[in-house]
Amino acid sequence: MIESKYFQIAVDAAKKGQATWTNPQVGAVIVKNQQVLAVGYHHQFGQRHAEIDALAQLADISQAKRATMYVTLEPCSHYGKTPPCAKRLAEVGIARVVIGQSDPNPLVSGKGIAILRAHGIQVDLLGETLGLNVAYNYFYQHQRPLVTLKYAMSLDGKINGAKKERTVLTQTAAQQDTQRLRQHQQVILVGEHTLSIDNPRLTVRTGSMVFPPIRAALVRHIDDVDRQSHLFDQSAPTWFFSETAASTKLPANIQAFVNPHWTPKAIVQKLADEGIQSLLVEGGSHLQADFIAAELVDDLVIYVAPMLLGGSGLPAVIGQSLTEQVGFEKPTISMLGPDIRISTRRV
Ligand code: AOF
Ligand code: ZN
Repeated sequence: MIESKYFQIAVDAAKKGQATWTNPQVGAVIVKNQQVLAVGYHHQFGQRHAEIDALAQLADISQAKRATMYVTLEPCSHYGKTPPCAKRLAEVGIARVVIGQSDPNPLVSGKGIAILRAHGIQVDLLGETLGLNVAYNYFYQHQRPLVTLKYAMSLDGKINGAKKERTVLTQTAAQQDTQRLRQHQQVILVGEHTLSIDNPRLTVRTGSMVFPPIRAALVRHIDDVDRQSHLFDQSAPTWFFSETAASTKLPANIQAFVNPHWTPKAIVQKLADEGIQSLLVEGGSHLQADFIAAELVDDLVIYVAPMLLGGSGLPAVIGQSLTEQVGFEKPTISMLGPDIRISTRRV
């Protein structure tokens, strides 16, 4: 069980990396004579990898000789933004490497382990992630981002009242939870109706982020979007999926992808092409229904506010009939102040 203790330290270190963007969160621990000599992690996209960060914490590099490294992900084998870690571990004399998971990135997968073994290093693969890099792994397994659909609704399943304006449903705790959810997404998408009615900011307001999620909206004509809307405030990179091109130059940080017939599948494919590993679909009803109908929802997060809206307000998911029921796993339920949070994953 000593092994799992050191591995847990590496996992906890990995989670400190809050700006790794599309790179994985990785942690590494160097142990010798049952003593933890160094703990490192990948701090930020483009910066040194966890293994090198751990080596840098050693008082003297000669301490690495005959030591064991516990690392959450297979050490890399490629010359990317930094030289290959597997080679460096061999150079400094690491004797054994305990690895959480092999790297699903085809650039590295299996090759890092092969380099270590070729240098006579003992390699033990735990086959365990302890919840790290869910979207990163999903992306390389399915060649598309992991899609989470999130909405808030009343007890009668509505997202707004009869009036054509934003209805406030959930209270502070649920709103803060949404901020946390957004923080771990690479792209947040809304539909045109939500854009015009809610004028959402789609930003993370829990503190400044090096790589804030990209804000995205599906619109018919980007020229028709009010330039005063929050999405044009340049506070985060913003992508429009538009049927027509912009007739005037767009401000810095704002891009339009043009396709006369955007579908959820085409959007997800475009995001995959851009290397995006996670997508949060926020609303409204039509966009949500289209993603469900296209079978492109992997995770659901639903907030239920204890109120009835009645009348002719919009339902949370509208208008799409499904050829078959879409089943989800047994949900996890918690209370956030007066609101209920339900999360579940596609079976
Ligand atoms: C990281 N941090 O601690 C480890 C990574 O673009 P590069 O050169 O930084 O390489 C990114 C790839 O390196 C990443 O997709 C993964 O395959 C491998 N390992 N990456 O960012 C790390 N160990
Ligand atoms: Zn590396």
